[in-house]
Amino acid sequence: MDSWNLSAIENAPSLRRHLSDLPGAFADQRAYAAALKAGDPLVYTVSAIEPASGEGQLHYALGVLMPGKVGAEFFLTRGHFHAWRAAAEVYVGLRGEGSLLLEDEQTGASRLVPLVPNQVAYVPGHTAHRTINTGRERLVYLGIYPAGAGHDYGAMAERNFRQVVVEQGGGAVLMDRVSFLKSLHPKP
Ligand code: S6P
Ligand code: ZN
Repeated sequence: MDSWNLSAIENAPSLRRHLSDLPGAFADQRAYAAALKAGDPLVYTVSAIEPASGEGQLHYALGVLMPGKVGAEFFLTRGHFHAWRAAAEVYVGLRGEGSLLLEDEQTGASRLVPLVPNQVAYVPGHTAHRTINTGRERLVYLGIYPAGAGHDYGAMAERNFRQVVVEQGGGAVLMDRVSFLKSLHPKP
């Protein structure tokens, strides 16, 4: 039986996403442009392990999401539905402090689930999911999903998640995207 040392795969990620790879992901476009101008930091890495494919098989991935913000919005992953919509996923928090933002495809209802060490979070099928680092250290987690789950980024890229997670008064707050944008540019 193959086994993988988590710190070893963390050091050999299969995917690296920098800030420039996330156009449209953050709500505050002005803050995004300013952050890009100041550099193009690494936002997260994913190390996917795919031992076998086919019915009944599982894949898993180690995600490492850096601490940081664009404007008031915490660093986040792009977010996706699974291409196979019914495929669920289990997340396990390993290090750091963050949340999983879930959005039901049918109802549009959002939920923010804590992603912290030794906690398991369940992502049902038909649910868009995005990881958010609300802490000051790297957020490290495992995602375990059916081998045939796949990714559909298109649907969320078009309209983005309805809610944002922003820093307010030193804490992390879930807020409606439209209200957040209105608060940035209040009408005179
Ligand atoms: C895969 C699983 C995670 C994400 C990772 C990066 O189903 O949910 O491994 O791929 O958190 O997020 P994203 O949205 O860029 O794929
Ligand atoms: Zn997923």
